[in-house]
Amino acid sequence: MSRAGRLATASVVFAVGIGLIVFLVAAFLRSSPPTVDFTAGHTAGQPVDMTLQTVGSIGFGAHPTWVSYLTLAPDGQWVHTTLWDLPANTRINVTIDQYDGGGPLRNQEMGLVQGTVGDDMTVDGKTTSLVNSNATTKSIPNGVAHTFTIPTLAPNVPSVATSNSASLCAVAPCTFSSPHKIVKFSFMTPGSGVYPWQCFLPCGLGFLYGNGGPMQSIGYMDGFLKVQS
Ligand SMILES: [Cu+2]
Repeated sequence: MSRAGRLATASVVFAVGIGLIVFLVAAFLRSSPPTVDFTAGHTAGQPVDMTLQTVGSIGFGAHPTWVSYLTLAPDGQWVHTTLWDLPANTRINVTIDQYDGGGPLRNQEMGLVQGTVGDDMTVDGKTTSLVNSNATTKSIPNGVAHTFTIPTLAPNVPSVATSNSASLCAVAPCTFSSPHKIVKFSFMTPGSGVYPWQCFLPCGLGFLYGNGGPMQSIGYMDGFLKVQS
């Protein structure tokens, strides 16, 4: 092959390589968990029921050991996501099936239930407005596992932990055959907009101060309410 030919071939290989890298980086940046739609068929003024679960390890995918939230879609399928389309100015009745162990809160203020309808929640059917995660009781045996917090809208709900034990569910979606707590509360969506929510308990085990990994990843411990009117 002539020198010009070799140069041309090398240039083409180089250009294809650069193109491939750009494509893969763009695909990575575009990748996002799916959004579960709770607006389809919604009648104005009617509440929306939303069921979530929190698990100590998702058990599959790119990060099987990470803690995570999951969402029960209206079709009855569990979806590994933290993104929801919700109708505006609507009461959202949330149920969290909580399968993770936990411990005392680092910031006791996060034990206060705030911004929900009635400023309270129920844990296994019992109404409470404050979780003292340093006290061990029958209903709160092991502090808090995660929080559900929407900083700009004020709701904060500490999810009571199950006892730490070898029988904790390790592969999601978990079922009631595993140790669990059921946390229920309601909040009102505001007008349309995109509102971030997250867990404020540093549960990213193995990351600096527990605040990396799943705590920084949409689909695990944070997400968005995409409120639509
Ligand atoms: Cu968490």
